[in-house]
Amino acid sequence: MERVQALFDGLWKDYTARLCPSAAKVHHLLEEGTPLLNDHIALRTFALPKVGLDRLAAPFIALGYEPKGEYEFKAKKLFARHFEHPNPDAPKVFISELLVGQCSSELQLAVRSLVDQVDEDALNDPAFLYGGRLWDIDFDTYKKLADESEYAGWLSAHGFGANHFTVSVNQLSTLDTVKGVNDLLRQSGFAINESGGEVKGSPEVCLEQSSTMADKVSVVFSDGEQSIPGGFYEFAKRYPLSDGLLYQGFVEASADKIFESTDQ
Ligand code: OOG
Ligand code: NI
Repeated sequence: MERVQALFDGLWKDYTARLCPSAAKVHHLLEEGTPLLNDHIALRTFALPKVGLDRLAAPFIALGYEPKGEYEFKAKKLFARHFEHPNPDAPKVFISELLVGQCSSELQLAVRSLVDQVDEDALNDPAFLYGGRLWDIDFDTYKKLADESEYAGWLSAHGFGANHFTVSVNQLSTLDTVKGVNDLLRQSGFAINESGGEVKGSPEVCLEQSSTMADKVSVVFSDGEQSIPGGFYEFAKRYPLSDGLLYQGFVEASADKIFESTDQ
């Protein structure tokens, strides 16, 4: 577990410093003396051999994680898989990839020229998972990518890192609903992602989720600095299946809307 913890420490430091500076405030609002438990984190990548989902999963597999559910997001041209560790205290990992081959030839060319810049050696160190962008990109290319796919734009600008951490609402003692968490956050000035409703999912699908809208963060492009959506915070409440154990998977229809937390 020590090596798992070290990897999540690295991911957390990068996420709070670079992608979601307001995470500290969320933590402060919800922390009740005991450290918050993370339900899961999420990573994004391009479905190209050099950097595909399997490549991002490899360091987790090496630490004992196992592949579990598979998810498809046809309209967004995304595929995802989630991974679980035998130790239930280890956060789940949700990794998605953009099916680049289904996108326009312009996007394919632009994305391939970014991924071509990646030094293979850098991918042998698990720290690449929170190493940010391994390529140079100008603002105009970012905007064109984001016009076709918000996901492609986000990933091309930020590179690798956890785009969100997720508080396990089951573990909170003063709040026990996702709606209650949303209300507290709104009172503190946070914008909640309303796409598909402020609470996504239901007890019937054994998972309720919500998220903040991503922080605006400054990104250095090759032709200057710009402010764009970075990372967000998610809240998840899990319900038991008929065997009495909490459902551990994800819900496609809800995840589809959570992706939109990084929209412009
Ligand atoms: C992942 C969105 C899906 C969930 O919990 O359903 C997700 C992303 O935005 O990269 O995190
Ligand atoms: Ni999530």
